[in-house]
Amino acid sequence: MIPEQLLEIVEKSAHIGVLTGAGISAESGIATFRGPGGLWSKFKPQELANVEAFLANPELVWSWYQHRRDVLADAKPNAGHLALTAWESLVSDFTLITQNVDGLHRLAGSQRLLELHGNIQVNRCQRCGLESDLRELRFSGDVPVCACGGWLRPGVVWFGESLPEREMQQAFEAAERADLFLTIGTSAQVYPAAALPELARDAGAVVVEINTEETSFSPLAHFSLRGKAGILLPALVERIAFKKRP
Ligand code: BJW
Ligand code: ZN
Repeated sequence: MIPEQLLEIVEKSAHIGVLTGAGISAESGIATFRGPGGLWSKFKPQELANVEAFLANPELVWSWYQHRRDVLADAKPNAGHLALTAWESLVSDFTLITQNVDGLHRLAGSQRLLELHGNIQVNRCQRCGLESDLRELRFSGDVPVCACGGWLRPGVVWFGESLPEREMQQAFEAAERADLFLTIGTSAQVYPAAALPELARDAGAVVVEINTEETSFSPLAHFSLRGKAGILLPALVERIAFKKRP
């Protein structure tokens, strides 16, 4: 299932960069964005994931995020998340870059983690920018309000908004110094995150895609593995763990 040549590269690689997307959390019961049954098969992105939509209809946007928080409350990291945590413990330079806002990588124990699109559990004031982790805050019809009077919103990055500068800088650096870069469970359509695998490739990394479907990035990957992250990642990491055993 995994080419021997790739396993040999994996064993030798000391600088690892990983980009994950919604697909890695699919096996934890979290809907992806663009696939069949994805979050946006029911809602159009432009209706929900931008600030204009929020200002025009905050109740609709909040009810979508509250629904996702409710689903997340019962979700657990899966074998794919856990395999990445194990991999991190086996190499000294390992950077996990995620577009996901679900917090499941952190829950799985990943340390060197860059959350490019924020975290759905955080609330941020649309007016003063103050952030708070108010998990007990539950949207039930009235838009929650900050002490300054501004509307609270989920602490995520919407279309047209800037990604966190420090995290983005670190993500670019990790892609540039990687000798092995994996892109896992992402349709590679949303920028600037989608530029990272190509940047890594141009800087000399071997780039591996893990996805159940072909994506626009598949032809550019050195290895494109077709299958579930929760199956392929443990198989990959088990082999490294075995080789590194004294
Ligand atoms: C499995 C699996 C299993 C399933 N195992 N695999 C350059 C070029 C063109 C456009 C732009 C550009 N630069 C910027 C833009 C504009 C825009 C953009 O990219 N638009 C494109 C859509 C064209 N980008 C932005 O606006 C970004 N900001 C920015 O660039 O700021 C600077 C700026 C400001 C102002 C003007 C101009 C520039 C911000 C982007 C923010 C994206 N936010 C979202 C919502 C976050 C909050 C929330 O969660 O609600 O982030 S959009 C949504 O897409 C979410 C995701 O993180 C992101 C990526 O989706 P992902 O993870 O790839 O999911 P899917 O569903 O698409 O794919 C899942 C994959 O998994 C599939 O391939 C499956 O096959 C696979 N799969 N099961 C393995 N078990
Ligand atoms: Zn405020």
